[in-house]
Amino acid sequence: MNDRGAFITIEGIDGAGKTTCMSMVAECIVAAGIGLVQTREPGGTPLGEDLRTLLLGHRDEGMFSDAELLLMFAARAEHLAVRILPALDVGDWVLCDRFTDSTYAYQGAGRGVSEARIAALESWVQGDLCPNLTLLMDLPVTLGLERAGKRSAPDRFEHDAQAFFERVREGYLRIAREQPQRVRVVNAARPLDEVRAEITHLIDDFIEIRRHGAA
Ligand code: T5A
Repeated sequence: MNDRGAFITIEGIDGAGKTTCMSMVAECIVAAGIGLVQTREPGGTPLGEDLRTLLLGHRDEGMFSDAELLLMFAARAEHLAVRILPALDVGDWVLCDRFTDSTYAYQGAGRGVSEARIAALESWVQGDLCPNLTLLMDLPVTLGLERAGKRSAPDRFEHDAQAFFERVREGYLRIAREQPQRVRVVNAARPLDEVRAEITHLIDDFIEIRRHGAA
């Protein structure tokens, strides 16, 4: 087993089933006897959760895209320093609901912030840290929004137009095409038992690869 922990992220449009997927992934990792920290973005620390409240606030009527981008990375900087890097350094694995791929998909593809600007912040805040594995929960936008709407009142992002989420979805799929070794696309439109079977298979394989020192 590698000494440093593995960093796994879960991504997808709103309502794609990331929270549901988190528990499936966690079960596999814990069953393998590996220490696990579960967290989310924006959030994961007291400061990050305060920033999350600001970002998702119902009464917020919009935000300058650069302000939104900087708040995301402010939360991420704190998250990395306080929670993610210390856990990885002691060999625990970190499972995170959203990370920087969300920024490329939502702020980049969705809102039109330049990739160069996001990449500059990514480099500054993360250095060369990148997830070892990302599960992209993919499904049609209408189904994701239908599922998201069922659970809770829509947050600020979920008020946005369908076209916005179509761009976000395509942004994610582009990342997956560009980084196929890291990003595994899971068809999240299927019934839960089928999704669970695929996720269990992917994570068990990943654990085996890490144990043999190849990832
Ligand atoms: N954001 C975030 C950015 O813009 N930039 C960034 O850099 C970052 C980090 C909040 C927002 O922040 C934005 C993106 C987001 O808009 P969030 O709270 O993680 O992030 O956003 P949501 O996607 O809205 O998270 P949710 O928890 O609301 O949705 P999930 O986790 O994707 O979906 P989940 O698992 O709760 O499932 C939704 C419903 O569908 C059912 C579940 O039981 C649940 O009821 N379900 C299924 N039903 C049938 N079949 C299946 N296969 C199912 N899978 C799930």
